[in-house]
Amino acid sequence: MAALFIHTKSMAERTFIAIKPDGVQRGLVGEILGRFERKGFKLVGLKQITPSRALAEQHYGVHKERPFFAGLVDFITSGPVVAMVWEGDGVIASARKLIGATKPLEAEPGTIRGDLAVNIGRNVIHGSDAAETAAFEIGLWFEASELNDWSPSDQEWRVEG
Ligand code: D4T
Repeated sequence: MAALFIHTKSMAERTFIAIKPDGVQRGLVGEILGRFERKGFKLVGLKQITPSRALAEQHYGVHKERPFFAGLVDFITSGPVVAMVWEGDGVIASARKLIGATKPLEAEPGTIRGDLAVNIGRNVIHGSDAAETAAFEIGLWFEASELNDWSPSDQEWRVEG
């Protein structure tokens, strides 16, 4: 029934994805963007930014008492990050599956970390882990004016039927 395929802005789920400095410097940006595009998600925000320490500390605030926090902030601020917002049905959980386990040696082959990383401190990519963190991280990294509402002509093929 055609009505099932109507896609409204209020339904759209969004997630924040960042290719970390190691992914940028290893030349993996195109490979990673391509995986999200081929899956069928819609890119609604994209920029390259070297995060300030303030931004990094807010982004990783949940880890501020952890022993790896200072190294994590040093690393994420060490060079350009490719920050993205992707949109689509179930994109938050699906992106986490595409990314794979935090520890690259435990990430399944076929996932980004499973295929492209070995070191937990250099695990190539970040993806929001829940709706609340996605909303927080999108607002932290992007101005509203940097996000684009647009509809690909094959939109109905990308919506869960
Ligand atoms: P991010 O947030 O980068 O997408 O990673 P995850 O969501 O998969 O995992 P996380 O929040 O538990 O860890 C955040 C970030 O910290 C690094 N890290 C983590 C580290 O260097 N040593 C550690 O022991 C852990 C647990 C890697 C990812």
